[in-house]
Formats: sequence, structure tokens, C-alpha cells
Amino acid sequence: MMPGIRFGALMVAAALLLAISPALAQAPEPWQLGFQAALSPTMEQIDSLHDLLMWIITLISFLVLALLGYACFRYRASRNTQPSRRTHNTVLEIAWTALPVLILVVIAIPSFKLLYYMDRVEEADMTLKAIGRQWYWSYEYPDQGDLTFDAYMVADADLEPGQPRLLTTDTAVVLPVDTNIRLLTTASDVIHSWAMPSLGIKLDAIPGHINETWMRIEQPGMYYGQCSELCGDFHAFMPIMIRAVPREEFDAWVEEEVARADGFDVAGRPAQN
Ligand SMILES: [Cu+2]
Repeated sequence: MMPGIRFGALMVAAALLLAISPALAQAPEPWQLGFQAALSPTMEQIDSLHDLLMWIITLISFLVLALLGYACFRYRASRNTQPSRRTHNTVLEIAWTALPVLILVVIAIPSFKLLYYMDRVEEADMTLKAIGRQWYWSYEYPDQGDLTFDAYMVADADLEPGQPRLLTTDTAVVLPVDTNIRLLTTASDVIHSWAMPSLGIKLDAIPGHINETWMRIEQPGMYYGQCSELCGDFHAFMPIMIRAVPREEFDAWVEEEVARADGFDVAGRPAQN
């Protein structure tokens, strides 16, 4: 086969693979640069603040580089045999004090807006409480009949095809899309942190203390995160796995889980447990 044809075939195969990529799953990819896709209003705003900061630091870096280059060239020893003895320049000093202050104000305004936006939601439709433990997460749904369960990581040997390693839990945190969900975190032993990159959440879970934030998931699918506070031996092995579903599917899941917790399945038969 000619190399060109082989390359073409490879490209077609790659395109096909991309086209049949599985349902939405938000997890890190090998060699990934940048953030995971933003799928909550919070993460979208974090993305745009990040982009703004990227412009600012890039422009500052190039400006400083250009000034350094100019100074090195213009005031090199051979061209500048009689160095100036000047020590003060009032205009310059005011400018290089005021300009950074101005830049910081430009950064501070959207930062504070975002902080308050992330802090809490006025009207929450439901609450999810995540409790960090060494080394798994417990969840409570106070608005769904106090549904509770624990979510442990699935060991490598027990993974099913398609399940990401170190990120899959035995029980998914099922949540409805397009719903304002209040998230509360706490812990029962040491400090953990509940982090979900594509929803823009990283919230400490502290013993004896409740932290609050909120999320609104924009698309159904699987979302993966991890504990993000060093919490001991198995810190790396207490992942967070959300299965976001349409509202009706969520309601059906709740009904099933509550019935099972009561000792009966949805059809009214005693649960096999
Ligand atoms: Cu932890």
C-alpha cells in the first residue's frame, strides 16, 4: 500500500472513532491541556475569568520582555559609556504604582462577582449532602425521603469495559439536569474536598462544619471527580461519580431507591437485599 493511502485510511478510522464516541462522560483525558468541558453556569464563568486573566498575564509578560530587551540593547556598555546617575522620576513612579492597582481592580471586579455567584443559589430546588470519610463518600438526599448511601471506589479488577480507572464508584450519585442543586459538604474524620471539574466545584468537607455551594448540571451524562484534599492513605481512592439524568428519570430513581430503603421494591414485593 502506498504511504499516502495508508495515512488516508488512518484518518478515516480516526474520524469514525470520534463519531462513535460514547455518551457524554466528563473525565480527564491523557495529555489533556486546559479544563474539562464547562457544563454548569459556574464553570462557564470560571472559564471566562480564566480567559480574561490569560490575556492580562500574556500582555504583561510580553510588555516586560520587550522592556527588558530594549533596556539590554539601548543601554549596553559599548553604547552607554557614561551611565546616568538619575534616581527619581516622579511621573514614572506614579505610573508604575497606579497601573498595577488599576489592573488589580480590573481583575478583582469579575473575581468577586464570581465568588458571590458560586457561594449560594437563591432558590434551590433540592439539596445534596456529601460527607467525606476515610476513604469514601456518603450522600444524603434530605428532600427525597432522607435517602442515603455510601459510594466506594470500584477496584481495578472489578471494572467493567468503559468504566474509568480510579474514578468509578459502586454507587452513582444520581442527579437531575437543569435543576438548582444546593450542595452541602461535611466530614466525619479529617478534611476532605468534594471536587467536580466540569461543574466548577471544589468545596472542602470539614468535620463539625457545613460548607455550601450549588450546581446546575446542563447535560445528562457521567461526571467524574475526586477528593481534592490530602486526607490520608487512600486519598487517591475516594472518587466522585455523578450520573446526571432528566428530571423524570431522577424521580423514578428516587421512588425506586426510597422503596428499596423501606424494604420493598417498586412493585411492592419485599426487596432482595
Ligand atoms: Cu478525602
